[in-house]
Amino acid sequence: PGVMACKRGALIVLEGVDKAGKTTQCNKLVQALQQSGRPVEMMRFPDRTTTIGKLISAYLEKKSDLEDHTVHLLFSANRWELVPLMKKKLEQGTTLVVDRYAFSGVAFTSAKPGFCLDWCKQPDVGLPKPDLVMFLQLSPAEAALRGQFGEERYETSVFQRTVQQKFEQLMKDPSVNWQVIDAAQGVDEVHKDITNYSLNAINIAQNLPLGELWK
Ligand code: Z5A
Ligand code: MG
Repeated sequence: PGVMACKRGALIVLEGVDKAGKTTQCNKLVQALQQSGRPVEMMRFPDRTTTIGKLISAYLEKKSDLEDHTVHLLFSANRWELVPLMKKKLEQGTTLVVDRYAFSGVAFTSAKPGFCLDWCKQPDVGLPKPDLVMFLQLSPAEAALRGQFGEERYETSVFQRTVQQKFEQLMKDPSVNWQVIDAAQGVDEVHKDITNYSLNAINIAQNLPLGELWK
């Protein structure tokens, strides 16, 4: 008798501007999927624990300066270094819930003067393609109600508005499965929307091969 092929896990990404609730919702989604008995793990980018991640973290904390192209490539390298692990987990049937991915990479660098969207996308072409990308939509006014900006680089309202526009450009690409979530709702309402889309994506992904991003 043949052995049943193990159904793969889904790659689920949460994106959005500052304070949209990505980390809150990633945690809640992982908890809910765990409680329903599904194998799931959380990941986040940047992953500040690796050697490359430490360079990025120092940059974000303004403890070091890095040239803009250089830091863009480091963010991408930080994703690529985790690809073998991601593929292994997905093949084993584990769903990955990821806090930011290549879309943040492109939106943040292309918000800087002199960078076009296309150049910014190239280093991430071919990454594991998310089965679902949920964009937590929150207006700058609503984000302001969630407290002051922090001390890290990029945490200014002018820059965040440009980032939002870049995300909107990226969301026009129909090759990516985008779902816009109203992040101005209460935590539990947002969670309900996210869980519904995720369960659907997990069901569909299990019978499909993992895709390649922007390829
Ligand atoms: N970056 C880049 O440049 N290139 C790349 O390739 C990548 C990232 C991957 C670090 O990201 C920076 O790196 C980021 C982009 C850049 N720069 N910025 N800005 P990060 O992920 O480490 O940033 P963060 O500070 O952890 O996340 P965040 O965006 O600021 O927040 P969030 O995760 O979206 O939100 P949260 O922490 O879940 O919630 C924020 C607050 O709102 C908190 O007090 C919550 O309790 C509250 N909250 C959450 N949900 C709600 C609802 N529904 N109602 C009311 N209040 C809420
Ligand atoms: Mg966060």
